[in-house]
Order: sequence, then structure tokens, then C-alpha cells
Amino acid sequence: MKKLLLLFTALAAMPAMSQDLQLNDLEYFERQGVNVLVFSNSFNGGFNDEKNSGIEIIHHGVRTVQGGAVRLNNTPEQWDLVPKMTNRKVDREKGSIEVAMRYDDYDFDSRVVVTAKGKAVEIAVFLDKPVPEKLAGEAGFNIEFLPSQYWLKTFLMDGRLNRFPRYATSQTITRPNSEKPRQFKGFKTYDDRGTDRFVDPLPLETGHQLIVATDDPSRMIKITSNDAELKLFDGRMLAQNGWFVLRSVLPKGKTGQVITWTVEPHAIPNWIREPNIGFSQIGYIPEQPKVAVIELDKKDKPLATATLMRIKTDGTTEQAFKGDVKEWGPYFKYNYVKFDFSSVKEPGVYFIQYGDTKTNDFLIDAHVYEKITDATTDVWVPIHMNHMYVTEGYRTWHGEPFKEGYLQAPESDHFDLHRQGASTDTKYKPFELIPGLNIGGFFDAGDFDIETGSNINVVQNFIRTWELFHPQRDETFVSQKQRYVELHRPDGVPDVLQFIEHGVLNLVAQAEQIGHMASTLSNSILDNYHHLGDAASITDGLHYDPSLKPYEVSADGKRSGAPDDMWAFTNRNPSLDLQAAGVFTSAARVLKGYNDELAERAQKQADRLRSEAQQLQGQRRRGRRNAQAEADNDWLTGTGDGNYRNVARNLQTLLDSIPMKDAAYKEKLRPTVQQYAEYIKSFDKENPYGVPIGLGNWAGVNAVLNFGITVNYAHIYFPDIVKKEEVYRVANWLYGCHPYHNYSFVAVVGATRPKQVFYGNNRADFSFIPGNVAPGLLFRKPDHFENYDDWPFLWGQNEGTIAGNTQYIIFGSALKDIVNK
Ligand SMILES: [Ca+2]
Ligand SMILES: [Ca+2]
Ligand SMILES: [Ca+2]
Repeated sequence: MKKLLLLFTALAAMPAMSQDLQLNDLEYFERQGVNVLVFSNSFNGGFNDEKNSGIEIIHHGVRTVQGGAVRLNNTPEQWDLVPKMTNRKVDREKGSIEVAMRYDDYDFDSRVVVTAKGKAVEIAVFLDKPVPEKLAGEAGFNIEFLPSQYWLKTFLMDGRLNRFPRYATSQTITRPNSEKPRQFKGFKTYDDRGTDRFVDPLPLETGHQLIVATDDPSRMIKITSNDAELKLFDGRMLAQNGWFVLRSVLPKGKTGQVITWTVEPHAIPNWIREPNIGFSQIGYIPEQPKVAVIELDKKDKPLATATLMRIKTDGTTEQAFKGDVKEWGPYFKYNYVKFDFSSVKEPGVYFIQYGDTKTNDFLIDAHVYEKITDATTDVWVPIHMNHMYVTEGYRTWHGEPFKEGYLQAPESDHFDLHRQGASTDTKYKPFELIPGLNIGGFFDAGDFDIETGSNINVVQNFIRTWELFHPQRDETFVSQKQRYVELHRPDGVPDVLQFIEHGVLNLVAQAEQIGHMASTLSNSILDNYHHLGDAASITDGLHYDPSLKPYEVSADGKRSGAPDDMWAFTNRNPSLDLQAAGVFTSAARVLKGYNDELAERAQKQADRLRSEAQQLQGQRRRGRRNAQAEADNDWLTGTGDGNYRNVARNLQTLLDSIPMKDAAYKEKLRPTVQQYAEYIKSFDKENPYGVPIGLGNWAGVNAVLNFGITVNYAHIYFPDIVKKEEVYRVANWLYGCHPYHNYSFVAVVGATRPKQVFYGNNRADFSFIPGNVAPGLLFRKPDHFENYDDWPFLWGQNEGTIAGNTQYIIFGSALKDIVNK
């Protein structure tokens, strides 16, 4: 019945030409099942090639092709140069989009014009001046195919059949470094072992017509070029996050229209995307609100009802509830309806059925929230403890990293967006060893540096968790003396205390050894920054000695000529010092009675840093933080403008002070919390999921978690204003009620279907580290949300950070506390 209806609606809605690609109001080419975007997302240069830009194809709902642009390499890596978009022109009459791009490093300009031609687009590359001599034979037009959507599928080049390989095993050659186009800021992604040669992949196939995925109509694309040779490469030969690349090298000495491709993505006739039923994978406690959000193709006609099915203990199923489906409306490219089954309170195993779509099963049970933080505290956090050997059962997660310590960074402009100015602001000379920094601290995220700001956040988050909830959980053995961590081995000390101690050990060492806080302790060379594998093998553990030749080790075996030692970036930032002073004061309070010596050191550094930072700030212009503090105060006392966003930003700080203040302070907050309660409800109108959804190039889980934490605390202190039912909003979102798919964003947490791949340091294994929280839904302009669960490598959607994951621990601890009351 539904299918007949759909077909009818689809046919009725179809204009005569809708089989052809049309340029739509959002400035991309569209036909049912196919979107071709032309620089809706341009290369932003921040982290260079983020595999998110240029000409992109969203094919039957999945972004499978990107990177369409003039590029300088057969298989560009993250730090290869990307073009700057200098102009983008949409010509509605011609049905075309023209993009001008430029490489400043080579004074090289090109233009690409994409024009709809029936079911295909024509891509034409124009040059006003010939390719610069240095790039002749290197610059070409590239487009990239997502490996996880194409591997094991067939392709046909000029009639020759082949299959995309699951793993990169094609052939390579080496060429002199002098022939390699410059990489980002002159850094090198590779260690050539003294050969002065770089590796260049050879093509898998060459010809004039390529059909990819001849065995899969949802992925099939035909690319034809009469005037240029098409070469197909495997980008994974150089970097595990590489894509399959199709390219044509630009001809030498020519101008005008130099390359023309015809690209025809196959569309499944009358394709309608399968409904995505968003619900909480961990399940629901009996009394909480239970609302599934169903994401529908715009051409899909909403059904009138949905059903909640119960799986009985004898394995048979029965209908538990049938209810109306209520329309919410459109949000970006899809249409949303909701199914409320809150009335079902009987504990049991259930699934949702909407038309032909069934979800996996989930629980309704009083205990579903009990374990939500365990994977994060027992597994993810200890694995990210730096300067320790970390083991679990038969597996060693990593050996002890960075035994040689950290060198004073020289003046530099860094690849991970750090900077060291001309002055070190320390007593150390550039490249001099700063003693005592290789202790404590947590790996930032998918990389292995110590971001000081994030590490301060981590300690703050653990202190907040400890002071409010005193979690006694002890599943981790930590010996600072042995520099040894073992998962699942209790040692009599609550783990959270040990995590606080571990974070403070590094931060206090920074204050003591450097005199103030380093902005970061990070890699000195790009070719070990992208390290995937055991953290202990990032550096050689030997002190760098520039008097030794590269790859040479001193006779005593203690020094080497490898410039791989990590650097401390030490420019003084009084506001960072103030943050550290704040966290040291709280840490001294918490550590007293557990590690008195460290508590005293922390207090001493807190006092010194605070007075020095205040003095420094007094000397410099009045800091932004002070101005902000005054604005906050105005707003609290009713003299500011007090809009919702301000309420949201400030309320958490105000709530955190309640335990330290009197009853009058709390009463004064009441109107603010009332405003916040309205702010919470405002999200029901903003989007179908009722949480703040971020549209930046890092998906918005941190904002969602912040929101969740504040809602939880507001409920804890003002349960009459912020009602208990509000605390489940963020849980629902995290555990599966969100756009694109319905998997839990927390690794291993979520009954049946947590996400399976994350951008952790084991991402090359297409795996995860338990307890990691993904950034979530990455927004691609102009209207597409995305979270790949078969491709871990896009950090903006799949990388969990140490600050975010410890935020999650607060969120989860508070939620458990509320649920258990
Ligand atoms: Ca980092
Ligand atoms: Ca312990
Ligand atoms: Ca070294």
C-alpha cells in the first residue's frame, strides 16, 4: 500500500524534465537520488585537505565523491597544497557553476566550469596561462571516491573489468624530492630515510571511459573524457585516509579549455531514501518521555501511524502500542515526523515498526542508564594516559611514550595550528631539553600531543565529577612509580582521583619547570605527527643530538641524529595561567589526604601563577576575560540585555557556585533559571531533535554536552523549574535519536547499535576505543548532515577528544544521579 502511494506521489510531483540534473535554489545540481555540489564547501586551509571540499557527489543519500579540483599530486595527502577558491559564479541561464582557484605558492590560476547536460554534468577545466613549468606533468584535475563505498565493487575502464581493492596493494615508484610539489608551509609528511626521494603511486588503470560500481546501481558513475587520459589511483598507498583518485594531468603549454569530462551518476528510478528512525539505543526508563524522530525523504509521504512491538521472553513478538505519527516539518533536506510511545512503561524488549522499516531492539527498564559512563572511565581515559605503559588483558595499548622528554620549541609556525614566537619567554634556548615534562597528562585526541588547555579542562571535569558525585569506582591500576597502568585491575584507589593526579602531575610540572603554562607539548616534525600505532614508537626515546648524522646513534646509545623529540611551545599566556591557577586550587583541595605533596605543589603554583598573571594582565591591556566577567555581572544584576544565548553561556558558572554560596544567592538565580527553562523549550521549534545542533566544520557534540550538563545541573538545583523530563534530551541525541543514522555516538554504549568506527589513534584498523564520544553530525553546506560509520578518518565527525569525553563523564554522572533519585 505504502509503495503504491509513494509511486503515485512521486509521479505526480515530477516535472517533465526531472530526469535531468537541474540547478536548484541551493545552488547545486539535483535529480532524484543524485546531488552534485560544486564548491558549496571550499578548501579552508585550516587543516588543508579535510576531504570535505571541491566538487562533491551525494549519491542516494551518501556523500561518496569529493575533492573535485585542480590538484598538484596523483593522490593528495592532508598536507599537500589545496587551491584557494578565488571566485564562484552561478549561471542559472546556462545551468552552470564556474569556480576560479589559485595556488599562491606557484602563482597558478585555473577555472572549472560545471554544466548540467541531461543526466550528466560536464566538467571543463580552463587555463588562461599555461601550467607553470614547475608543475607541468604534476598538476591535474582530480576527483576522489570514498574507499569504503567502493572497495570490493567492480569497475570497468575502456571495457576492461576490475575490482576496487579492500586494502591498498598497488604499485609505486620513487622520484627525486626536487620533483615533488611543495607541501603545506614546506613541511614533509614523509621520512625519506636519507634517499632524497619521495614515493609516487602508479595508476590502477588508465583509459578514456571509467564506469565505477557496475555491480551496484546506487554507486554507479560513468566518467568519460575524449580529450584527456583518465588515470585511477589508490590514495591509500601514501596515507591510510586516502581515497580512490581519478585524475587527468593538465597538458603542457596549452591554454583555453584544456580538459573536458562528462560525469554521469546513475540514479535509481524514483528512489526514496529509507526512513531513519531515531531513538535511544540504550533504551528508556519506564517513566521517561519516549519519542522517536523519523527522518523522511522529502518525496516520502508520512504514514499515519507507527507501532511499538514487544519481543516476549519466548521469542515471539506482539504489538505493545500503536500510535499516531505527528508531523514536525522540514529541517534542511529532509522532512520529520514524531512517534510518541511514552505511555508504554512495562519493562521489556521492544522495537519500532514504521511501514516496512523496523529498528533493532532496545530495552525499557529501570536500569538502562547505569553503565553509560563505565566504558569511558574504565577504558577510554586510561588508554589516553600519557607517559605510562598501558595494558589490558593480553593487549598492550601503548608503551611509555616520549622517554627523551621535551625540547624548548624554536620560533615556528606549526602544522597543528600552534605558534612559537621569537622569544621563548623561558630561561631555555631553542632545542634545549626542558627537564621533567615527561610525566602525567593525557593524549589530546586522535593525536598524541598534550594540549594544555584541554588537559586543564580534563582535570576540571574530573574535579567537578568528584566533588559532586564522589564516584568510588576502581577498575584501573595506576602506578606512577612504575609508570604502569592496567585496565580492569582494581588497586584500592578511586580511578577519578588517580586521573586528577595524573593530569595535575603534568600541569604542575609545566608551571614548575617552565615558570608558566606551555600552550602545548607537541610534535616537532610532521612525519611523526600523523603517527598511527603504539605511542611509544612516535619518537626513538633517545635525545636528539644535531652533531650526529641523521639515522645515527651515539656510541653510548643515549642520543640520536633523528630530530624527532617533542617540543614545548612556551609563549606566556596569562589567561591560560589563570585557568591553571584555578584548577590547581581545586586540585589541591581534592588531592589533600590522598597526595599531600602534590596538593602542596599545586597550591604553591596556583598562588604564584595567579599573582604573576594578574600583574601581567595589569601591564597589558585589560584582558577580554575581565571585560566579560563585568558583562556577566551586569547581566546577573539585571543591568545587561540578558538574552537566551547569554543565559546559556553563563548559567553553568553560576550554578557551579551554588554549593559555595548562601541561600540568597540561589534565590537570586531563580529568574535566570526560569529564562533558561524557556531556552530549553525553544529548541523544540528550532529543530526536530530539541537540542542545539552545530553547523561548524567540527560537529557540535561539545555544545550538545554543555547544554546537557547545564540542563542536568539546573534540574538538580531547581527541579521545580527545569523538570526531570528535560534531562533526557541530550541522552536521546547521543544514543541514536539524530539525523543520518540512528547509531549511538558513544563507542560500545548503546544496546544493539553503537557506532563502529571512530577517529581514534587506532583508526587505521577501522575500529574504536571504547567509551569514545564522536563529534557527531557534520554539516556539509548547504543542507547535508553526515556521520560515516564505515570510514573513521574525518575528524570533524568521528574524533573524540579528551576534553569532550570527560565532559561526557560529567554529563553521564549527573544523569545517573538524577535518574536514581
Ligand atoms: Ca592536537
Ligand atoms: Ca584505581
Ligand atoms: Ca628522539
